[in-house]
Amino acid sequence: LVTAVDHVGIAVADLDAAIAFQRDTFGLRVTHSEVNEEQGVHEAMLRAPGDATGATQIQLLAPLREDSALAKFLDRNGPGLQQLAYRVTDIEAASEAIRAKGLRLLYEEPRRGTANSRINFVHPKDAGGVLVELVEPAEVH
Ligand code: MC0
Repeated sequence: LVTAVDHVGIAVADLDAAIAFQRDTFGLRVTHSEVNEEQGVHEAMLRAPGDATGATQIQLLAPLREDSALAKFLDRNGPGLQQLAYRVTDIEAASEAIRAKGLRLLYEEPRRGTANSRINFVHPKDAGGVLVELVEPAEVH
């Protein structure tokens, strides 16, 4: 079902400060950043300099507004690991397989994720306390 660990997402209050911390402490570099209005996040994707394209990324997520899922997470838990994202090649097939096992997906239909990927989430209560994202990357040409 899953082809790779796409990314691990960390909730942060201050995106620039978190980027500087990851860079200065661990040498990670930002390869992409964007605002996702629907998800209510300002995010950055980071990689270790030696990592090939396709390797697991670290995603830093800062809230855009107080009513976002990210703001609620930060209010409740403070900064820290927020999600584990599995890469799939066919999100419809993956969603169907997961629903068939009786697990709840958060969205009826996939929504837009980072870099025009298509995403859905497994409810953390159905996945061992972990918010699992399914991500089908946009085709790279
Ligand atoms: C909440 N819970 C979590 C959790 N968030 N457990 C593990 N990891 C998390 N991130 C727990 C709560 O502590 C609570 O447990 C239980 O789940 C249900 O809480 P709730 O009050 O019913 O629900 P909420 O309001 O806390 O919302 C949780 C939910 C929400 C997962 C539904 O965060 C959501 O819709 N997330 C999906 C969207 C998202 O996370 N977007 C931001 C990333 P107790 O034991 O207290 O009952 S955007 C992104 O990721 C995109 C850009 C991308 O990668 O492409």
